[in-house]
Amino acid sequence: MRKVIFDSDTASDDAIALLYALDHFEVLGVTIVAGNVKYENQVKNALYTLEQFAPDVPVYLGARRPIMGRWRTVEEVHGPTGLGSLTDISPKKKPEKEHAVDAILRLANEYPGELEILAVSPLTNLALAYLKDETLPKKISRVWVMGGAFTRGNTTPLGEFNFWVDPEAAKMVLNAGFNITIVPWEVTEETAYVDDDLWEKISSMRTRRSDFFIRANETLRKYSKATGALGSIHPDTLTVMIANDISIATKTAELNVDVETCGDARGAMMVDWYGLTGRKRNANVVLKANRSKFVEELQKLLSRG
Ligand SMILES: [Ca+2]
Repeated sequence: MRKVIFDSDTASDDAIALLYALDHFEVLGVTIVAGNVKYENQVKNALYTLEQFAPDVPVYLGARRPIMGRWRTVEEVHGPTGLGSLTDISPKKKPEKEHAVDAILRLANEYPGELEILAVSPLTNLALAYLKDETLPKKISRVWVMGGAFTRGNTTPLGEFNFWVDPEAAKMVLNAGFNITIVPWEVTEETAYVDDDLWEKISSMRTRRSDFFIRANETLRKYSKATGALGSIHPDTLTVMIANDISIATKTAELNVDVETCGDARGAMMVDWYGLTGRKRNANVVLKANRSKFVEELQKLLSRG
């Protein structure tokens, strides 16, 4: 099984993406980074999810804020503690003492050229790890990034949440020389939604996993529908599915991608479609993905156990 670190600002969709990762990869650790909701709640959500489904996987605490520090959490999207109506969880599992950045560097040294990062979160932990050891990009085989919007920002007019939370980190990671695949927001919006029909199907499965899915994503569903979507949107889950099977990405392009850090466009993804900058192509960008495969894989995931 491929070895991965799951880097996460654990809220509703992160938890489902983690379930998927546990089925398909050897998850060596979950590293927590500032993002979706209050840090302590993200930690609890990760510990709880693992306690329920894979109690031996360690959790490492990472950056509690972005590098430049200006961001806001989005409890309105994910629920008061980040897992929809699962607000009263109290996991017994404890996080490790080792810092997430040190865990990333240690595991990269233990498995050089083999370790992959599932980065479904702001990129602060990975940027800090790179700053601590600039040879890291050579040791990591691949980084799968959920982040960036082409034009339809979900947090500001141009900013997708993960890039917007820590644009400096995203810029650093993109320019560090990692082997990166990016799954941008619009692709996930078009592909990875759970409409009423699919929601009903999942809810009638009555498995531990499907019950967890429904409760964890209740707020996300309401929020997404209020913004005009057909149902809850699952960017992190789609990203991990694509990491597992690249053929789920039906159209990709090698492009130069950078991130704007200033003004109203802070956090905007800048894609050099025509090679205008002369800069090296630094990312494989997913442009389209297979919706029926997403639906099939999600149902398979949740109908088990
Ligand atoms: Ca996330």
